[in-house]
Order: sequence, then C-alpha cells, then structure tokens
Amino acid sequence: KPLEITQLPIFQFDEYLSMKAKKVEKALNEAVPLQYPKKIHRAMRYSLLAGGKRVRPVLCLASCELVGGDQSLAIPTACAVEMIHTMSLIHDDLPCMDNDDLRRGKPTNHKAFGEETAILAGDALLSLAFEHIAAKTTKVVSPERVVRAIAELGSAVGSSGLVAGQIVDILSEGKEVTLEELEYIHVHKTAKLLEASVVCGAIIGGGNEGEVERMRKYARCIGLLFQVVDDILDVTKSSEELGKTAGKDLASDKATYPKFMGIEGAKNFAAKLVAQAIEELAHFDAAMATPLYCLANYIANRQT
Ligand code: GRG
Repeated sequence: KPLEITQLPIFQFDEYLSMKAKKVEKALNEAVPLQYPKKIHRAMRYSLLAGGKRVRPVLCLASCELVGGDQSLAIPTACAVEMIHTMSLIHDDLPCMDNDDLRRGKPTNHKAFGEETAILAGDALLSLAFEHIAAKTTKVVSPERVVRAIAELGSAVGSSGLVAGQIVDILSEGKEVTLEELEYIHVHKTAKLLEASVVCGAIIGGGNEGEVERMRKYARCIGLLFQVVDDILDVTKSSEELGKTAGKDLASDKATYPKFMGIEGAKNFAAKLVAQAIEELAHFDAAMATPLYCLANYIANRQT
C-alpha cells in the first residue's frame, strides 16, 4: 500500500536536498584537484563543478542510508555517478553529437576548452569514476560489494546502457519513432544511470538481495519518470518562452511522450510512475524511506 503523505513525519526536504548536495559538491571538488596537466583537470572541473541538480548522487546516498549504511560509505560512489553523468553531457554536447553551445548555463566544455580537450576530459572522468569507487571504498566496504557496484555501473554506461540509448537515438534521427523505440532510448539514455545510482547505493550500504532488487524497481520507475517529466517540461517551457501554443510545439519533429499521448496523457503516465515508485517504498520503514519518497515527488514536480 503506498505511503500516505499524512503518515510521514515532519521532514524538511529542501534542507535535506541542499545538505546532501553540499556534501557531494565538496567531495567532487576534492576528487579532482587542479594538478598537472592543468588544462585537462581544469576542463574536468569546469563541467563537474558547474552546479547540476545532483539528483543521481543524492539518490545514491539516500539509498545507502535506507538500507542502514552510513552515507560516508557511498560518497565515492555518489561522486562516480555524477562524474559519469557529467562526461555523458560533455560528449553529448560535442559538434559530432548534439552540437550544443550551452550547458548548465555556461559555454559547453568544447566551446570553453576545444574539442580535443573536451573528449579527453570526458574520457578521464569516465575512467576516474571507476578508479574512485575502487580506491576509496574497498577499505570500508567488502571487496565483493565494491566489485558488484562497479559491475552494475559499468553495465549502465556501456553498450547495454547509456551508449546503447545514444546510438539508437542517433540512428533514429529524421525517422518516425514508435513509442517502444522512444521508451528504449529513454530507458537507456536516462533511466539506466539513475537506476545504477540507486542500486549501487543499496549495494554499498549493505542491502540484502531483496532490498537491492526492491530499490531497482523503485529506480526504474523514477528513471522513466525523470524523462517523461523532461519531455513535458520541454513542451511547456518552450511554448511559454516562445509564446507558442502547446499544440504548435507538439507538431515538432522530436518524438516525446506528450507527442504520443498528449500533455494530459503524459502527466497521467508520470503520476502512475510516481505511484508505482512509492509503492516499492512501502516495504521499508516509512521514516527511513521518507527521503526517497520526497525525491520521487521532487522528480515528478521539478520545473528545471
Ligand atoms: C557514457 C561512455 C558514455 C558515453 C556517452 C553521449 C552519451 C554517451 C550519452 C548521452 C546521455 C545523455 C546526455 C542523456 C540525457 C540525460 C539527461 C536527462 C540529462 C539531464 O540531466 P539533469 O536534468 O541535468 O539531471 P543536471 O544539469 O541537473 O545534472
């Protein structure tokens, strides 16, 4: 049975989020010092510390705590998922991919440092992510759990994960996309890394098999939810900004959930996904699950 908001203890979610994000910010800053060769480390830090929402690392920490782990155990893993997220954005923005000039309100990495450096900064962040978990977690968490987390993350990123989503997205450009194909792209480009963030948090936090798989189900719902909300925001924001009608925007070429099912349909789908995610949390202690309950609602209601 889903948790009722009235059953929840008083919980300052805004404070929780900013406290966790600050922890992550500090750890990320320390994880990539500005050392020789300065150019590559400057480029890595430029994108990594550019102030994203830090949803993935916060989910990772919350999941670790839900299964009874101390958040300090999961800080390196939380940093790793943000490093991977950031590198995927750097590569996604490249001229050979989306060719974007702006990211997180600043010039994209290749605009600021040049294409060669941007590619290398992405590569270095990807490799550092795995090194960081292995080097910083093995002393405090069993090697078996560390290896499981690394395997989980590797599969979320590679050719069955983010890379799969990106290549299918690229190959579908200019073609009619079915709802199944759209879902494949979103599940792989967006949901896989969110899922791995939550699952790795639970593994590192000492969760048992049942708890880890329960968290995976929760994460699958919020992963897809994240993208459905992104699509809704895309349509509603651009129609607000351009003073267009939503209907006009829905006629654009880009395949989105609102295009397939209308804005109301997409909003209903999003509501169903939040409810499903929250249902999974009902198997945990309600007070302990509060942050993840609020995070699901935050993802559903976010405006950026
Ligand atoms: C991962 C090896 C490897 C290569 C990259 C380019 C690529 C392959 C994949 C693209 C992945 C991509 C850009 C997915 C979009 C994910 C998404 C919803 C980004 C926005 O996330 P937010 O809203 O952004 O969390 P902030 O800026 O808040 O962190």
